[in-house]
Amino acid sequence: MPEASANIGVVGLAVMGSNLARNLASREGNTVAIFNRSYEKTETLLSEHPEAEFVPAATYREFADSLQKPRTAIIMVKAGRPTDAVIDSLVEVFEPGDIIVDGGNAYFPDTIRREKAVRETGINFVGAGISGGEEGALLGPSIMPGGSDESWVTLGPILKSIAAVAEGEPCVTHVGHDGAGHFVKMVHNGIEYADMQLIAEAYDLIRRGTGKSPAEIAEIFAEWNTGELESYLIEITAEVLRQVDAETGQPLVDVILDQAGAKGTGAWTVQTALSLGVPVSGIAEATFARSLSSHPEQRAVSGDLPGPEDEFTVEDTESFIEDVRLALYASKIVAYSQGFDEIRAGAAEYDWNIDLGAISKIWRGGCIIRAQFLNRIADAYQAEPGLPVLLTAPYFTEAITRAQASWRRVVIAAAEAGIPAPAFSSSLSYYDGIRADRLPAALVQGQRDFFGAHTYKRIDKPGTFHTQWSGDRTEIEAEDTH
Ligand code: NBP
Repeated sequence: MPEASANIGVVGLAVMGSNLARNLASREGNTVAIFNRSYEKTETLLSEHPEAEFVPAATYREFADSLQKPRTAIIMVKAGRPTDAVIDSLVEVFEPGDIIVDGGNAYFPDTIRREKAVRETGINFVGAGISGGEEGALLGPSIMPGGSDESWVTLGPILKSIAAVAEGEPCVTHVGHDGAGHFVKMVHNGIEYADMQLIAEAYDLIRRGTGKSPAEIAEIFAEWNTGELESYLIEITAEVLRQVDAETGQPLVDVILDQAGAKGTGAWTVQTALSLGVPVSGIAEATFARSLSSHPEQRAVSGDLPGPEDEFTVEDTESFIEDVRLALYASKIVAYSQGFDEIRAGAAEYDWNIDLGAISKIWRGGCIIRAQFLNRIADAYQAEPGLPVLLTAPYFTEAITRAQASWRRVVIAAAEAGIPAPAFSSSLSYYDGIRADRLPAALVQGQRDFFGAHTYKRIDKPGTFHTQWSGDRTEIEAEDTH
């Protein structure tokens, strides 16, 4: 029987798991047990990284025996059935009080189900969202753990030791119970979709409006990265646009097939938002834009549909680029505001006590949406923890006041030029909707009452009403059927 020498274990040694195991091993005080279904990956990791002094295990039993109690293991396997298979195996060899962490990209309802089932054995189960890709896993990711308070006592110091650090603070917080961590990670990915789409629209408008080359636009993004848009995604956009294809000598972006893939987290964010009744239009449009791009058969037959007669040319290049920058910033504020709305609604629905300011802080480092801008979100929630709409925080209101005219000009220009800008324009529509004194929802209620007797309320007196549309059209008091 091996000596219980490890304080943490990792199951699943593909790219994410092996990098996370190396990250753990590099931190003072950690001894890391490792296990993978097929032993080859364990052997490879052992031979390539002797400095990590891993404790290898060939079976789940050996793995459990090599861990100090309470045993703590992080699962990094393919999300879905593989995760369930590993949990079942660990539950057989772990004991009450031990902690199983799923660090994969699980769908949060699965995490809620798993937590409930594992809790019945007395073992703790923690679903932890981990963002930052391969590099983050190795050097410091942003970590969003859910699970019980009891597991956080043991797990907290370990996760803090491996997380990214932003302005002196580790990018990890106990998000809330059961599926809260994976829920927040899901919304993080949804916001990532929106942010990427907005950047792509900005690039497309500048390219088609000014005729600048990808390399020239790379310089614009690099410049933007020194100001209020500073973020990892803007930084890598400049890198991608600068890249030249070795084979053809063309800008790489021009030889990449224009069909964007997705692994499902954007769709989960939108599906969840629909069921919570939260309008995350920026994330939805970004997800749909990827879907639209990935239907070549439809695009092929639609290519001859008529577009605007006039060619799109921008008269004042400098001011157009500045307009696009401001439209991007304003739309980005909307996308984040909508994402935080979804987290608030999820917390209310699932009874999670989520600190929105703390979430914005743990996204400042390690993860894909890391940005200077997240400090402003943290400030806004610190000043008013119950802030109902992030957009209304003074900093963001000021930013939108500054950006508004540009934002509208860009959306008009895109529509006139026939350039799709779904995330820019839907963000502006959301903005105009949320600030409207009166919405045409009144007419929708009238229509609903007409065909389905769905009733309506009035602005001038309490109660619920129905107009007898198929009779004499008098109004009667009705039961509330909303
Ligand atoms: P993969 O998602 O490619 O999964 C491969 C691992 O799963 C291997 O270790 C494999 O073992 C193991 N596995 C499978 Br498949 N079925 C198994 C089973 N029935 N029992 C035990 N192990 C099984 O690995 P990854 O790309 O490193 O990602 C790991 C997790 O991290 C995923 O949930 C992913 O969504 C998440 N994530 C990935 C990224 C990223 O940038 N890649 C970022 C953030 C989160 P084997 O070697 O024996 O086949």
